[in-house]
Amino acid sequence: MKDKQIEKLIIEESTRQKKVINLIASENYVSDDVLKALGSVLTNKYAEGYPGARYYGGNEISDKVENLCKVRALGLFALDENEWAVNVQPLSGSPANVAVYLALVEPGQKIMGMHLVHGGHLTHGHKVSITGKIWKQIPYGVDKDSEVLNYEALKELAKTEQPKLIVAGFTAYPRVIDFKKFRDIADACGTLLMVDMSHFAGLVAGQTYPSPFEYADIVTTTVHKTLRGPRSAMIFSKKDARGLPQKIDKAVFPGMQGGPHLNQIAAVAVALREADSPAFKKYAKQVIKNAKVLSNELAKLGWRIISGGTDSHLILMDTWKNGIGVSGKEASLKLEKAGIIVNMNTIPFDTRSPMDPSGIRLGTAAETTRGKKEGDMVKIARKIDAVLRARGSRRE
Ligand code: DSN
Repeated sequence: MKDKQIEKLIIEESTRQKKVINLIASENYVSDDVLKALGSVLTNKYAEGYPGARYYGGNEISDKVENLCKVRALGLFALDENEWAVNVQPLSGSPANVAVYLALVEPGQKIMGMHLVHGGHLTHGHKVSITGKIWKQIPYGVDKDSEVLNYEALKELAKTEQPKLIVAGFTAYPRVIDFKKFRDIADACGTLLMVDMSHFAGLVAGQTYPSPFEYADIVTTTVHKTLRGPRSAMIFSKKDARGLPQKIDKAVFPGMQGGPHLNQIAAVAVALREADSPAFKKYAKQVIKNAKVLSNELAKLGWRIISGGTDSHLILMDTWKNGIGVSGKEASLKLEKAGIIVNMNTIPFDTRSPMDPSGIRLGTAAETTRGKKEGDMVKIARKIDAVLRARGSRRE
């Protein structure tokens, strides 16, 4: 590069990424082909609109790129193009979720989503997000004892509150979600069911986590977590008399965004092709095996794992344990000094602040991409334990 300052920073970040153990549950390492597509001349092109209906000339190739991406997106999740549509223009997960609400929920109407502290996402209606300012969140959480979803309680809440849309899918819920039960809850109050599968999309693609498509009306997902693509998002919606895809397309453009990032869409297409392979299925299986081993080892070493374990790529660990351990922030800083990158996270019913909560969230997708197996997870668990128990670390 001619710009040596930026080149140096990119090299430094590349070195950092290589030398740490990356347990951020929402990160991954993309292929060189994904990086090539991202860094391609497609970034030069304006393509406001959709294939066949653009506001600028010269979009013959853009249309092919976007259409190919859509075909691959539907194909990866075994969706019939007569039954499902997909919009691949959302720049990332938050705008994708906002676009769905903008399309389908009137301002002031209710969105039932999981509370942030219990593992929900800001864009599931939290008050600090635009989604909690324009729409009214009806928050739900996990059961206090089991720390898993109580579907009966959710159904009662939905029947009482009559939300316009229910969101299932979380950023810090380690367990499998029963999408059929969510469908029953949505049907009990005649509402729309949206699944935000951002975290586990790669596991669905790899057929190691239940697919939400049989039950959801709308499925949103980022591409850069377990799915191992570039930062981007997609919105799938059912094709029927309700006209969901048309409303969602209008909400994405011109409702929320301008020209799509074609280089990003091409990179998504590359990642979707990579995910449609036996090697990716093997990776998805290994992600879960690794998470189970990491979770079990940490539990054996005395750490409290929220809900008692995991069915996915992520683990939520209580580092505070009523004040005898370390706070989530301290844990994350100490681990970072030791070369292990995690994020501090609230735990259900947390009494501490999100700025210094009671736990940390760990994920195994990134390290699995780098070839880590069960034996490595045992070593990582021991290292985490040693760092957190080191003198001056725990308040014992
Ligand atoms: N920031 C993502 C995560 O870490 O789960 C959600 O947007």
